[in-house]
Amino acid sequence: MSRLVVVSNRLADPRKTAAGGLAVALAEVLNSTGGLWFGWSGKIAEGTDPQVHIQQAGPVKLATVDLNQEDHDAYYLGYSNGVLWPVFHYRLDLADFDAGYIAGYRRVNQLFARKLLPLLQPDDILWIHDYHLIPLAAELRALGCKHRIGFFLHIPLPPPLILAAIPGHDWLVKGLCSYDLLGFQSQADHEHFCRYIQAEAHAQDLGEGRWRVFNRTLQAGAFPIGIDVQEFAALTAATEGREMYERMKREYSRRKLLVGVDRLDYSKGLPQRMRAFRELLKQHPETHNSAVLIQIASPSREDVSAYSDILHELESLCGSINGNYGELDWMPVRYMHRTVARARLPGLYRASRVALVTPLRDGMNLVAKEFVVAQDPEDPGVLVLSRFAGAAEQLKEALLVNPYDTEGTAGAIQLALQMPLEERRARHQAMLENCRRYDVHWWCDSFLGALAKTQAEETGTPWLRL
Ligand code: ADQ
Repeated sequence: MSRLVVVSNRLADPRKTAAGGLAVALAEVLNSTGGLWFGWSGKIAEGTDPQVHIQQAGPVKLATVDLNQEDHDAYYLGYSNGVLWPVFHYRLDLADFDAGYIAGYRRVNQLFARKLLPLLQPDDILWIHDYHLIPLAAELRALGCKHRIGFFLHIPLPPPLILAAIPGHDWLVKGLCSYDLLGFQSQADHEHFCRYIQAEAHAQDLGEGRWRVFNRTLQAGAFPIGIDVQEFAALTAATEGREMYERMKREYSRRKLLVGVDRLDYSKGLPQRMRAFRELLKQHPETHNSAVLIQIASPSREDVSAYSDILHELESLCGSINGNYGELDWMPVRYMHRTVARARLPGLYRASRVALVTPLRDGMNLVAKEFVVAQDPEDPGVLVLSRFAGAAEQLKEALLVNPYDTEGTAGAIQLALQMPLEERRARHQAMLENCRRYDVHWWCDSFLGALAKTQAEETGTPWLRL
């Protein structure tokens, strides 16, 4: 069996399961093949030729490099989170194209390629993750790397016309075409990629997800990511999960609890969600003294300016809802700007009658799946899910909403609050089956299985100078 080499911007310790599903799943394959995990150390240090730090975590080798301030700012804050994140989430208005970040992005990918190549063994299979590292395969190939390399994009891929707004989009997509296998979260994202390479690069469709493009063959497909259902069910049944559940049930015994758990990010549609909740209170007075929305938003990328704007907007909306509708003994919104310990999330989900997962755009959204798995099948809560989350392709029995439509979303929340038990059970059962079948192990196995089947190519490498 080939050794697996995973590359991602940041690493997690594969011995600590608290890191969550993705780290657990990757750790499992890395452990079983005695693999290597490579990425940024998370540290800033002077210099342009950093040393590789090697650390052994059980059978897995962790290899990291530090970045200097200038590279970090251009690669991470600038291009990855100031250009790719907004555009891939359809927010051209928030992208900062003019700052010349692309050179730093490329420099760091070249640095990673240079530092990773000497660590590789001939039979290794490489799995690169996410938008920070799109050009990595091309940079590796430029140094002579002939390994099989797969790439998974955790965020959405927008339609060709939006992608084409990025100066250098042709360079980026050529970078994508240097992989042997490309994995997307949804069929919609996969289709966008196919349409782009057909229209812009005259790709030849070889059938079954195979393409001839830029003088090489590649495979592409949708591999929707799942959660570790067993791990999450075990967390739900564990002491901390149960205690949290009981506490919430006691505390809110007279109320109907709604829950939102997100990173504080403009893609998550938090102000739109608050407006829909406000509309619910306005349209349905019977929700007064009854509905309570607990919104947890973990701090995220606070050094990017669009994030402080969203923070202030959200705080002001929550304040005005509580100010206008609250009573001495009822606050409609409880908003917390912090991360909740993973062990407590299942109890919170299970005690909630409704989950509001209403991103404006999301690659998948794992909170939706976690909520489903944490429910009591005999008395499950209802998932209100944005049609613009990747998860909507799979969780069709959720109440699907358009988060831009305030009244429509408020109506769906009211339906969710009033849904009869039979209907809640039927919808939940179908979604639980889907989460179980397409869990994180299915995701790992199906991606790596497809990657193992691709033909490693000896022929030329598509590369375009910047
Ligand atoms: P994220 O945008 O981070 O991930 P998501 O899929 O929801 O979004 O995953 C977040 C994870 O962090 C979940 O496990 C959740 O429980 C946890 N989390 C979020 N907020 C939290 C809080 N306040 N406190 C504690 N835990 C919190 C990116 C893409 C997604 C894609 C994933 C995986 O943007 O679309 O689903 O990668 O591919």
